[in-house]
Amino acid sequence: EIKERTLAIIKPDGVQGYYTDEIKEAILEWGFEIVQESKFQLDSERASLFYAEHSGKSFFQSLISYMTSGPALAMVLEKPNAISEWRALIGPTDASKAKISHPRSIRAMCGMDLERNCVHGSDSPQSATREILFFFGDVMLTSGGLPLFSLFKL
Ligand code: YYY
Ligand code: MG
Repeated sequence: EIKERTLAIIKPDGVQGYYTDEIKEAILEWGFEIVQESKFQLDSERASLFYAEHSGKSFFQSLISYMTSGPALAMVLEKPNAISEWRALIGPTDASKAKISHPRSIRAMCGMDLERNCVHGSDSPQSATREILFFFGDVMLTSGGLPLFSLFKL
């Protein structure tokens, strides 16, 4: 089976609420490998770039304040179907609804509401590529340690 990689983020409320270990346990229990991880704090400029698809929406400024409110942890996760499996494990965007519909999901267990939902997951192969590049560069896009885009430059 072909392994896939996705980008996960434990958002500032997850890190501040001491959910990091619990979330990592769930990640490993579900058979993901944590290929790479990095703790960072986004500034408004980089947070706005990361969430560029939502710029102009009513919740954008609030989302950027939240994402820049403290340190967060980005991880590259790997397993077959990693992108959809990680989205399934984190549950629906609105953590308050997830508590009812998906009580065992990470957003249900660690999140608060629609905005403060504790974790991020790439929603498609295209986003996973963009988001892994955003935090880690092209070396992390594939297994085997070959930089994907450098291959085309040879
Ligand atoms: O991919 P996912 O995180 O589940 O949701 P998106 O629709 O991409 O929105 C990104 C982010 O924005 C979401 O995790 C919380 C926040 N947000 C919000 O605060 N209010 C909304 N109505 C929609 C999204
Ligand atoms: Mg999204």
